[in-house]
Formats: sequence, structure tokens, C-alpha cells
Amino acid sequence: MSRTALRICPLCEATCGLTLTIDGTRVTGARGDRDDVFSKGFICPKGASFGAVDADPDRLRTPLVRRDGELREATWEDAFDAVAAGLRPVVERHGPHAVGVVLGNPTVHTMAGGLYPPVLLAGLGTRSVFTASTVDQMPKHVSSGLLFGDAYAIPVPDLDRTDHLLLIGANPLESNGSLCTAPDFPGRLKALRARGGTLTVIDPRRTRTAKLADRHIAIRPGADALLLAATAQVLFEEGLVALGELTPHVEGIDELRHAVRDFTPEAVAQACDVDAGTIRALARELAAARTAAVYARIGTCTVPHGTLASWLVDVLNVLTGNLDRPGGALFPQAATDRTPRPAGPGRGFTLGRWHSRVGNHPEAKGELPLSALAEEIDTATPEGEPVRALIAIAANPVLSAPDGARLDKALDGLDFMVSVDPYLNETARHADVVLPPPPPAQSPHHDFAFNTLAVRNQVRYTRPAIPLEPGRMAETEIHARLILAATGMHGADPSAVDDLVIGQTLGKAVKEAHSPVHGRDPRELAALLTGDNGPERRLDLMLRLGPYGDGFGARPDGLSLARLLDHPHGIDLGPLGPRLPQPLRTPSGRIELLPGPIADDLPRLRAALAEPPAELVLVGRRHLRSNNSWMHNVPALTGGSNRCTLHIHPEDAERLGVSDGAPVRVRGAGGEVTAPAEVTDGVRRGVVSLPHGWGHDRPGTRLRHAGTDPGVNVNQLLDGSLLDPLSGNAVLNGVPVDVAAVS
Ligand SMILES: Nc1nc2c(c(=O)[nH]1)N[C@H]1C(S)=C(S)[C@@H](COP(=O)(O)OP(=O)(O)OC[C@H]3O[C@@H](n4cnc5c(=O)[nH]c(N)nc54)[C@H](O)[C@@H]3O)O[C@H]1N2
Ligand SMILES: Nc1nc2c(c(=O)[nH]1)N[C@H]1C(S)=C(S)[C@@H](COP(=O)(O)OP(=O)(O)OC[C@H]3O[C@@H](n4cnc5c(=O)[nH]c(N)nc54)[C@H](O)[C@@H]3O)O[C@H]1N2
Ligand code: SF4
Ligand SMILES: [Mo]
Repeated sequence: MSRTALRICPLCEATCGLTLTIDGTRVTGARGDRDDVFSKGFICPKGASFGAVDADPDRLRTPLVRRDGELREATWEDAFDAVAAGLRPVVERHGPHAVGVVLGNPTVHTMAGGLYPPVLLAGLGTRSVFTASTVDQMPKHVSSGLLFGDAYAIPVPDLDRTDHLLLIGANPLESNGSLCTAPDFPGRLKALRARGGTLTVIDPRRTRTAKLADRHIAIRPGADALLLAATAQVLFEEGLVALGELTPHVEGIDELRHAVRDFTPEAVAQACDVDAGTIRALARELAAARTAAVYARIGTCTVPHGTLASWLVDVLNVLTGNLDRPGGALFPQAATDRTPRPAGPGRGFTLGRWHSRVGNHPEAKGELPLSALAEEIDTATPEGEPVRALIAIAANPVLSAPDGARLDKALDGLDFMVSVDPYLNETARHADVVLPPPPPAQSPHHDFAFNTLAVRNQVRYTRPAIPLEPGRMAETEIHARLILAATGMHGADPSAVDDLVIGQTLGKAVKEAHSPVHGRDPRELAALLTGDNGPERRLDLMLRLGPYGDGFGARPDGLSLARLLDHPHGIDLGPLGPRLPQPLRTPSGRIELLPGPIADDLPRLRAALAEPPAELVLVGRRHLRSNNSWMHNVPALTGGSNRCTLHIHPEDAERLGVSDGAPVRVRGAGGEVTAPAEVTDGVRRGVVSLPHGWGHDRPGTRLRHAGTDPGVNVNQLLDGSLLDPLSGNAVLNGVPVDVAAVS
């Protein structure tokens, strides 16, 4: 007997609603949920393979604990005993910073990851915090922090209403979008063209997204900040700056004009390899459009001037009056956002409140660069303790961060390591304990992170589609028990963690004048929460205190978990609307257009104008049927064009004697790899491209299918020393490499 169940897809940022077909305890099919308020039936090949991803026979079913050097199956009780016994002595002997925490990308794709890591970090008090953000979007957090005073205030392009989209260093036709949650991103781009809007794409590769565009500019990798600075310069020079309704909310416009005055199109043209006329046209089109949005992603973040480029994206949105207006770039308002406080000055955003021990890298948003993880483990310094124990949650830095070979060695030298991961992969193989979460069909889902980045305000929640198999533990409970084991409370009831958070949150809310529960009794409020378990009660709490919430009775028709459960396909909360000045948290209470740390970094950008370009540089690429490092074990998603090949332009191939399909050796500062060449004019001259997340040939893993076509680890070409200095973000694109045919 088969039945259906709804499940929000956790496999990328688009958050599509799926209808799963279930036979017994197995997912046998997945299609787009046509009634989903947001995704309206859209599905991609990864979502369609949800059943295969869910049922991968290599997913771990029980915890693993290392005994006599070998990882062996163990009970949950033994596993958490081992975690407490491994972590506590390190904390007690060497202090909290000796315990490192690594949070990987799927942390933002699970409910557990949304609810528990902040509690873990607060409980441990460690500064050794590393996440996938510093191989991804940290530059955007830093630029938002500096411009708006809140690192999480990230404007999202109004895809469905804009007349003009300038899309930079993103390839949503493969990635399905990032820092812009939009199910059916490809369809939305086609709709933009169909309604007479224009799409400009800046990318060194002629991607599927670029092929959709009215104009494709194949920029030299790493040069976006220069091109965007020149675009801003043209707006000033030609009198095209028009802040409109933003005027009272902006300061620093004259300082900005002065700061970019020498970045003329003529000055940057050569470094960008884009002619000055094109840059001028770009600026004029942006200014002339009725509405326009500038949107940039990973290709502008993972570069030497990532923070400057990210900042300039919003600067252009401001200068053209498109920030915070329909059709431009707007701040979403998610259902689980905190109760909006009244507008006014805030504390602002500070960088470098502490520095990493070895490389002296400034923290950003409480994090140190993932590129510095290996050195923080393997290097002793007089200043403090190296990282001796590691908690890795949904993270595979051995493949996703620079120089996996060094990290491999460093992880082997740890006193203790625990991984919360469904796979025994390149990173988890170093762990002393592996705690496997259940497959997604057995987990509840709500998108805490992506709803704050969505092109439409909406809220959805799906309960587990299949009950937990015997012997499984919910990932929320795994996290709660891990927190207890790490903080000296091993053995306590895991619901204590949820109760603690609920108590603290309500305790604070009743004291806030702007809260709907101001002055009420926190215990009385806690007793009103509904839900089957701690995580559901916490979701209820956030919904009820949030901007659309029922305020525990203050707004009787507002949101609560019970109300959301009555709407299994979600609740639409309307299009994005203007919100300024409320989201601003800068000391001035305004948008600070030229923040100090940015101004201080501009001379480095100016100096880049004089640097001779490298002969050959490397960029990455994504494939629709892949996802970072962990989806190469599903046969339905591998093969065909989803392969780890080196894209190289025909002219470069000819010059270097490289022929299509033949192996080529690629050498970078961190090492070398050999991959088959794919000669294609889809990359510009002087640029080669390798995808990341491959290199599944290490011993001691349990990824049988991935091992049959392992590919190579592109990040072995990096030594981890190249960073965007403001954000600590790794430079993964525009990296100089040597390429040679293998004889
Ligand atoms: N060269 C290069 N390198 C890159 C990039 C690039 O473009 N080029 N991209 C970077 C980016 S944007 C990112 S985000 C990082 C990603 O880097 P990581 O986050 O380190 O890697 P992922 O492959 O996303 O997966 C992390 C782990 O999560 C596990 N996992 C999957 N589902 C779950 C779950 O439900 N619960 C738990 N607990 N674990 C789960 C997987 O088994 C895997 O071990 O890679 C970065 N690395
Ligand atoms: N199918 C699939 N979907 C994914 C993922 C995946 O691995 N596979 N990963 C997910 C994650 S974690 C993330 S963060 C998002 C990322 O989402 P996107 O940012 O859309 O990711 P990419 O497809 O890598 O697109 C980046 C583009 O930047 C270009 N580029 C490289 N260097 C430069 C440069 O210097 N300047 C400019 N202008 N462009 C440059 C590259 O050629 C590439 O086409 O995707 C998410 N979705
Ligand atoms: S686009 Fe992303 S969220 Fe939607 S079905 Fe595909 S993988 Fe899942
Ligand atoms: Mo990412």
C-alpha cells in the first residue's frame, strides 16, 4: 500500500515542496507539490532523486566508536559516553578554545542545525569556530554588517518584479540560486525576459545562465570589484545617482564619490578585460531601468576582493535607488525573525574582536577562517592552546577547504574528534565517534535560514514523512545530547536543552517594551507552547514571538505552530516590501555607505590595477545533479556531464598541447592533481575550470559508488594562504595555476 507525504526538499537553497510517494518505510517517488505556496510544483533532478538520496545503502545506521584504532558499530549510549569522555578532559585541561567546532553547509538545511549549534557554541565558550561560510558567503555578511549594522541583513533581488537584473558570479541554472531562495529560479529568469525585462550576466564562463542573458560579459576572474567600482564611478560622473526615497536613510555619499573617483572604466578596463564602453553601458542601463537589482554570488565572494565586491553590489543598489523598493533588492521578513524592534541606532558590526592564534586572522561574525583550521590544530604557539579536540557537524572540510592533505594529517593528530554525519567520508573517517542523523524522510523540516533570504515571504513546516526506524535517533536529539556531553551535563534529559532556551528567550521577551508579551509571566507562556517535542515547541515559540505571530494571544489571528500545521502546503505571507529604516543597526541608524574597514581596503584594490594578470587561472563550477562533496554516492545523480573534468579553452589547449579527453596535470600553490581535459569555449581564454567536492579516493571511507569514479580534489591546488582579508574568506576562484599535458 503506498501513501503520499509532504517534505520540503533540503538539497539546495530553493526549498521546494515535494510530494513523496511512500511504500511501507521507503520513499519510492518524489514530485513537486503543486499546492506548495512557494514552489508551486517545481522540482529539479536532485529533488526527483530524493528517494535514492534518502535510501543510499552507505548511509550509516548506527553510531560508530573507535576501539583499538577501528571505527565499530556501537549503541547511542556508548557513543555519547565516548563523546563526554573525549571532550571533557580537553576542556578541563586546556580550556574551551582547545575544542574546535566546524559547521558545514547542511547545517543550514536541517532543523537541528538551525536550533542547536548556537547553544553548543554558547555552552562551550570556544573561539575556535569554523564554518562553511568562510569558503562561501562571509564577504556578504561582512559587507551587510558594515553597511546596515547587521551581518544577516542581506537584500534579495526582487526576481519576480524587477525590470533589469545584473547577475554576477552566480549560475542559478545549475545551483538553483543562493542567498536568494527562489524555487524555479530558471523559470523566474525566463519570466523576466518574457515580460520585457533584461538580464545581464557577468561570468568568465558562458554558463547556461549566461546563455539566457541579453548581455554576457566574460570578465577576468577576480576583477568584479574593479568593474563594480567603475560602474559606481560612472553613476557619479554622469549624474546618474538617484537615491529617491533612500535619501534620508543614507550617509557617506560624498565620501563614496571621492573614494571611487579614480576607478574610471578606462582605468579598470584592462584588469577586467572588459572595454570601457561596456562598463559605461552597464552603468547607464542600470540607472535607466525603471527598477533594477544587482545580485552577486559565489564568484564575487570567493575572490581576493570578496568583501569589496559584495559591498559594491549593494552600493549600486543604493545609488540607483533600488534598495528596499519593489523590483529592486529588498530585505525579507521571515516568520521566525525576532520581534522587530523600533527603528533607531544600533551597536553596529565589529570585525576582529579577537584574532586567530597562528595566522592572526581577525574573527568575523565570531568565526575564524576555515582555511586556518589545519594550522590551528597542527601548529603550537606560545600565545595559546592549539585545537586538540574537534566537533564536526555536517562538514567535510577535507574536500571543501584548501589543502585537504594537510588537514588530513592535522585531524589524525587530534586527541578526540566527533562527527555528526550520515556518511563515513573523507572527514568523518578521522573521527573517534560518528553520530549519524536519520535520512531526510525521517526528519522534520523548516527553513530557518533560507526564509530570511527568500524572494517571497512565506512559512512552511513538514513533520517527518516516515517515522524513525528502530535504532535511529532524531538529529535534534543528537545535537541536544552532544551539547550535554560537551558541557559537562552528560546523561541529563535532552529536553533540558530546549527548556533552557525557551526559558531564556521568554525571560528576555517579557522585559522588552516592544514585545507582544511584555510584562507577562514566562512560566505561564512556556506552558502555552504546543508541539510534539522540544524542537516543535521551540518553533512554536519563534513563530508566536515573530513578526507575524499571535504574540501568545496579543494578535489572535497571528501565526503559531498549530496554525501552520493546519496549512500543510505552507502559508504565503506576501511579496517583499520596503522595510527601512527598521532593519538598520548601525551606530548612525542609517546606511553607512563608506564604512571605515572598507575605505581602508580600497588601496589594496587600487594596487590590483597594477598587478600583471596570471597567464592561467582556475575557477570552479557546479552541476545541477551534484551538491558540494556529498552527493556523488547516488548513481542516479552521477555520470553523463556530471564529471570532474578540467574545462579549458581551445586556444589554451592548443598552446599547451592538451587534447580533449586526455589527462592534464594542474599545479597550484598547494599541490597538483591530474584530471581529463574537456576542451570547450564555454570558458574564456586564460581560465580553466574544475568542480569541487570530488576526490573520493581516500582509504577508510564508506562511499562505494563515489569511489568508482572518484575525481580529484580541486582544493588540493590551494595552500590556504589566499584569503579576502576583511572576511577571512578563502580565495577559491581566480587562483593562478599551471597546466600541462601528461605525456
Ligand atoms: N573549490 C571550491 N571549494 C568549495 C566551493 C567552491 O565553489 N569551490 N564551495 C564552497 C561552499 S559554497 C560550501 S557551502 C562548502 C561546503 O562544504 P561542506 O559543508 O564541508 O561540505 P558539504 O559537501 O556541503 O557537506 C558536508 C557534510 O554534511 C553531511 N550531511 C549531509 N546531510 C546531512 C544532514 O542531514 N545532517 C548532517 N549532520 N550532515 C549531513 C555530508 O555527508 C557531508 O559530510 O564547500 C566550499 N568549497
Ligand atoms: N547543483 C548544485 N547546486 C548547488 C550547489 C552544488 O554544489 N550543486 N551548492 C550550493 C551552495 S553550497 C552554494 S553556496 C550555491 C552557489 O550558487 P552559485 O553562486 O550560483 O554557484 P556557481 O554555480 O558555482 O556559480 C558561480 C559562478 O561564478 C563564476 N565565477 C568564478 N569566478 C568568478 C569571478 O571572479 N567573477 C565572476 N563574475 N564570476 C566568477 C563561475 O564561473 C560560476 O559560473 O549553490 C548551491 N546549489
Ligand atoms: S531545486 Fe533544490 S530544493 Fe528544489 S527540488 Fe531541486 S534540490 Fe530540491
Ligand atoms: Mo555554499
